Amino acid sequence: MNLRPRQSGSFLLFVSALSAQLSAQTMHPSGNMFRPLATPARMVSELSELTVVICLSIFLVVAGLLAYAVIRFAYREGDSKSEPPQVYGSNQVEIAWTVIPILIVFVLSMATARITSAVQNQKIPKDALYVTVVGHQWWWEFQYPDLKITTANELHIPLSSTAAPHMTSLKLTSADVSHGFWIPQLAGKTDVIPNRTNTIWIDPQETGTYLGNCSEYCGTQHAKMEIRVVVDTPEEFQKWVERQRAAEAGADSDANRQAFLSSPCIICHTVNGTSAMGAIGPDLSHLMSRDTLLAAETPNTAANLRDWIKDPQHLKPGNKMPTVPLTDGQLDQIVAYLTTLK
Ligand code: HEC
Ligand SMILES: [Cu+2]
Repeated sequence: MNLRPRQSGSFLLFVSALSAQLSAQTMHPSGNMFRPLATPARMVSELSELTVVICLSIFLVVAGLLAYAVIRFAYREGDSKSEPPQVYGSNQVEIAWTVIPILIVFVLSMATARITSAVQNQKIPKDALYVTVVGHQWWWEFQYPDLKITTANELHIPLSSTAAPHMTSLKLTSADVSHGFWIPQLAGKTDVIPNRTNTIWIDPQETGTYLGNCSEYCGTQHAKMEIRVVVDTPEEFQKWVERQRAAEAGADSDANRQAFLSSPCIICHTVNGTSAMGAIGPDLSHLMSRDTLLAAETPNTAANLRDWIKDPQHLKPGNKMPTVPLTDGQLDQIVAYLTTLK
């Protein structure tokens, strides 16, 4: 169900969203949009149920009348073959088929306007968690400005219960082309557009990992631009925050660390507290705290890390990380260093 005007768009978009949804659903049960677990997603889901019920009733009435006419007035043996009487003009019928659809459209648009404004005008409490989401070809950057944390592809947020409400407010923007942010179980699909900030909020009501996908075609690796939202209990979330804020503990005498810091990797990647301050690729400060690599493309293991760095174009062809020429020794050293970034 789309809430913003730009999203009401094309059939193609719908098909891509639907196929993303179906694949998310078959592979991971936690992508099921029919089981909303945050207020915005629940409101959108109720609205779509209402729409489906209305459309289904219209279908049943029309199809029922049609079936009745076809059967009841079918030609039978002995019927006259001449044309039946033709009836022209009936004010009652004209008025009925004008007014009823107008009423239906009115109800649907009012219900949509109500839900749209309820979601968009929600007051964000002062203690909400603010996260800036930046879409990149083909990964997600998550910045927590108040906590001074930057991470990628896996968004950690706290659980929100009635006893302890914790709202998360997301500012969405893009570093390059238009992307779409959609976590079916948490909130409606929202465009991620360069030079513009869209906002959504979520109040997830169950812990767990929620899956989403970039929902607007953004180039060759669009399909491999998954989002993982990890909803932690407030205590776990606090622990995660502390871990993310911990400084890099490497020593200058560490050869593996030197191998990384003297490589071209640092042009594009940041490791907080070191001379690596690149901002083109994902922040690697706490790389090992992520379960997956490359927007959920592959599990985060040392072997997969090595494979990726050795030949990034093999795993995600066309992506923005070049193959950096490294000897096997350098590669091992860099992987060894990266695996210390807890
Ligand atoms: C020209 C910029 C650039 C250079 C140089 C570069 N990278 Fe990357 N790197 C990227 C981009 C962009 C991505 C995201 C790819 C994607 O998912 O589409 C990435 C992704 C990664 C990831 C996965 C991060 C995650 O959170 O999943 C790792 C690890 C990584 N790079 C390590 C390295 C290492 C080690 C080097 C040096 C040998 C290096 N990169 C050199 C741009 C670069
Ligand atoms: Cu995208």
